[in-house]
Amino acid sequence: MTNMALRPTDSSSRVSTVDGELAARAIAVLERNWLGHATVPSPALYPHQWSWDSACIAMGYARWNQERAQRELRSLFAGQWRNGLLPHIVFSDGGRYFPGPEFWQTGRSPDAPTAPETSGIVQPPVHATAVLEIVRHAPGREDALAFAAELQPKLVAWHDYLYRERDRLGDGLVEIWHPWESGMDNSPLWDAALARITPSADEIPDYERIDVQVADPLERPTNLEYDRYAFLVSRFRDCDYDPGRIRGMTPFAIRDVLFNSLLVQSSRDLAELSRLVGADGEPHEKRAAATAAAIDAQLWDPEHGMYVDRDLRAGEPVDALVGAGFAPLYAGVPDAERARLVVERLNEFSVRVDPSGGKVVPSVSVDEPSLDPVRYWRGPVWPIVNWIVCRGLRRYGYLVEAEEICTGLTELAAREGFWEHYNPLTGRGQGGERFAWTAGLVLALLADAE
Ligand code: 2M8
Repeated sequence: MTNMALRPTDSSSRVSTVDGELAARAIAVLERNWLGHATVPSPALYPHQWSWDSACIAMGYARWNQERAQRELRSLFAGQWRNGLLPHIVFSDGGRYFPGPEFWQTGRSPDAPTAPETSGIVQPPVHATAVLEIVRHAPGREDALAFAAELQPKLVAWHDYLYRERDRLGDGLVEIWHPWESGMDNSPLWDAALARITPSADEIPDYERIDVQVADPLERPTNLEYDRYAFLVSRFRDCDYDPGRIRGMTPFAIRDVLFNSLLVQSSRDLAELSRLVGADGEPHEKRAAATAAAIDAQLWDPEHGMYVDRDLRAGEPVDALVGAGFAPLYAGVPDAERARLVVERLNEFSVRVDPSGGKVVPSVSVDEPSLDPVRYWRGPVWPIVNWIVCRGLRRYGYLVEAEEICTGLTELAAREGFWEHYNPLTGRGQGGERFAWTAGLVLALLADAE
């Protein structure tokens, strides 16, 4: 089923031609990564299904292949736990990856499904937003309502889990317990928290990294970081993934700007989905408002004109400025005056890789001495962050700035292909190649621009 109207290639507008070709190339990437029930981010590096990747991929499919968009999310939610946790990985058969099911051992939790096998942590909640996009683009109202009715209770359980288990202070801000839960694995955001975690050699579990065998190790997190990632998982495993026990013992507990911003918008979208199927939307609206107010009150950094994470164990703000700090725009958090300050800061933070092209937002400011333009979340340009910023700018009416970011990202994809991330200084594609959520998000951006 092909619903997406690719722009005509015989149009007099060159832009339309480029967009049509780019969309076709994006679709080819998604086709290649489609397993028959779900889409892998990248066959060699990530041969399973990832939570927030899938939501972004489904937003790309929504405009082009409804059936596949729905199957993508159905497959992800098949891995949902009885307590509502939506795991960050749903494993498929085969596919070498560390940590695989044998390392997670999620069978220790009475809440984990036996099939499919999953990880035991979460990723940022962008799923209600994806479901609403699918519903909005469904070919018929009946089909749309049926999918909304199927997914709405699962989304409610997912959000209930987050607000029940991750909001220890009860003020609307939820916390993450592992760098992998942020989706920004080796961001400088986690440096201080990870430096405080000092397991002895015999506390670090045995493991073998696969990622550095299939990708350039210079573009991946370090072994020191992986030791801590593995150590944290082993501690959660020891708690049988009981959220109450983990909350009490985890040495890593952060209230992250990006995670909470996505939750605000997802809660609003869940309210809309709920009303669509005749359920009560108000509890989700209230949660969205509480989380938005808490982001604005607690995570705003007036000195830098952007939002910063808060480390609950250290009891202080996280001392790192990252591209994800602009995410509250996406969720409509600041008032117009504060949004103006954020946009001013964003204008300094974003870069023009090609002097005659658009702009993009790097994961870390290129002015930071610690910038590493190739190492994963420590500098490179990530499509998800740029999609979020672009939507945020549009939301506040900064249409010229939004267009610049949208153009900057699509130009990189057109020039380099659909890479996992891009060098903020040269634009070179890096990490995994023919990457699915890059393709999904570019499709979504092209469609939104129509
Ligand atoms: C990266 O994370 C995984 C662990 O979840 C890894 O490095 O092995 C991150 O970029 C994350 O945001 C993304 O969802 C995942 C799959 O693309 O890869």
